[in-house]
Amino acid sequence: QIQSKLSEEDERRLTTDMRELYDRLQPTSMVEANRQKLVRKLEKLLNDRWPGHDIRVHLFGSSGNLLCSDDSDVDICIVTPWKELEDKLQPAYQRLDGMEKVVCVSSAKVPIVKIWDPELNLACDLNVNNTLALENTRMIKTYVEIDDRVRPLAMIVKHWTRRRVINDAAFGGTLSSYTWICMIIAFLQLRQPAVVPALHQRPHLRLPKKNGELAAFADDVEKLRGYGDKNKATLGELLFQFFRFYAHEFDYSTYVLSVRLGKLVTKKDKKWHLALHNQLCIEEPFNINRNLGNTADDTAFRGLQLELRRAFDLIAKGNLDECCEQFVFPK
Ligand code: 3AT
Ligand code: MG
Repeated sequence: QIQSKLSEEDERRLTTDMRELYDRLQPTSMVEANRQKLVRKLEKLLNDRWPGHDIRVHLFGSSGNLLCSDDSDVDICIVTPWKELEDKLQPAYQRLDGMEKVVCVSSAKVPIVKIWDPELNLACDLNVNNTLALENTRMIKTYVEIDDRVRPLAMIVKHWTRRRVINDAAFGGTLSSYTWICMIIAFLQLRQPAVVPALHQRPHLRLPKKNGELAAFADDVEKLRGYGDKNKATLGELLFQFFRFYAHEFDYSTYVLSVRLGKLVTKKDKKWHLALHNQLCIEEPFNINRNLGNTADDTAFRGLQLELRRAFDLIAKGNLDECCEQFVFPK
């Protein structure tokens, strides 16, 4: 029999411990300021080097979705109408003054360059013209702003994934932070009553943009706030339910998580039942043919399940500290 509720005492302690941990995870203003400095510095470097191409530098990922802590990397998107910069990527950055450790990851879904700024002590991933990532960042930010419980819950789950070393899609074969965040949103959409809506299903709540384009999702936060008020769950209860859902309830073999629809669909319906690495299926909300879960192979998937069950067992006893204990690789 799987525990279905926290005791009142555990629930209260867990919620308090989560608030304290959340406070500690807040990014410090110095690191925030350095991120902004890096943006301006890169913008200047790039435009001095290639004048007249209207090169703009934007932050995305956790630097733009309100889920950043000090140890987050800096995700940077360079936007320019000058397409050739896309090909110049790697050789160009090797010659950027004062930047170090340039690696080009061309096997990534979108080619990126990793650089290190020793002066500001920041590691960052750069891409050119991947504007989709700017939009999915804005979507995450909107979900975070709808209900005050989303931010602490997501920051704590992200913290847990870092401590347990299950947040590296590129090298660890597990899941990216972005994938974890989509799993948190899907979970919140499936609560009864739901804590957040499916933004892609509410196009009437879109705000007009300056350039006349329409967003693919509702982004009028003023009108969306309060959506989850009927759900009275505390932070402790939500964390408990999150781990219960992914450790024991969700039927991984049959279903696909869809943030775009805010509900489950079957693998058969999507014709994903025969795909490779399809144990964990999560639609990318903007490109529903992409499975965000396919970075985890069979072994990684089993490892993730063990971690989720371990976390559930500890959270069921109200033990947040041990749940987030640093994983150490056995010698
Ligand atoms: P960290 O604080 O860095 O751990 P993050 O929110 O910055 O969390 P990532 O670094 O994993 O998340 O990813 C940065 C952004 O890149 C988030 C999203 O806009 C984009 N992104 C990452 N993975 C994918 C993907 N599989 N498909 C589309 N966009 C993605
Ligand atoms: Mg990041």
